[in-house]
This record gives sequence, structure tokens and C-alpha cells, in this order.
Amino acid sequence: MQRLRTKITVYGAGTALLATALLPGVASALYSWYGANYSFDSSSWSYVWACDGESDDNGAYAKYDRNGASNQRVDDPNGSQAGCGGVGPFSPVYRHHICESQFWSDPCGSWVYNPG
Ligand SMILES: [Ca+2]
Repeated sequence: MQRLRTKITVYGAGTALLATALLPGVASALYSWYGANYSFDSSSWSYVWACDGESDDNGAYAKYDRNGASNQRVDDPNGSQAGCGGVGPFSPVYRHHICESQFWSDPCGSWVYNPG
């Protein structure tokens, strides 16, 4: 019984190590969600991405503000097909959120803010 417990402990440590190893490149990224649509930043907030995760014919796009340019927008060009739409690199993004194109007005997820 003692031996089994030891094996479980070692396996758990290995899993934690793997997760840590995968994180550094995206450690600063924050996500804004609306349903299955989302936006996120990358490379220290120098890129913004919009990802349409819903096959509902409503396009998804990210709105963002960055140093020197507010009310910017980037669309996911192929809708819910694989891949997202991205822009950058440019001066750090201050905030972004995901929105969905609908008939009357476009609902959006919560703004996420650059912590730096
Ligand atoms: Ca897509």
C-alpha cells in the first residue's frame, strides 16, 4: 500500500511539471469569452486574436484598444472553421474583448485588461 501511494505521488509531480513547461509562452494571455467565441492576446500583449467557436452564422470579432489606437477590431475571417483571426505585432494592447455579430446589437464578453 505504501508503494502504491508513492507511485501516485510521482505521477502527480510529473503532471505538474509538464503543465508548467507548457505555460511560459502564454502565461500573460487573458481570454474574453462570449459563448464559445473568444479573444485572447499573445506575445506580451502585442497581438490580439478573435476566434469564432460557434457554427451559428454569427461572426465573431475582437474589439481592442492599444497605445495610440482605440476602437480597433479584428475579425475571425473564416467563421467557425479552424483557425482564428489575428493582428499585430504593435504597441501593447490595453484591453480587448470578444463580440458576436447579431442583427440588432452585438453582445460582447467582458473586457480583459493588460495587467502590465
Ligand atoms: Ca475560425
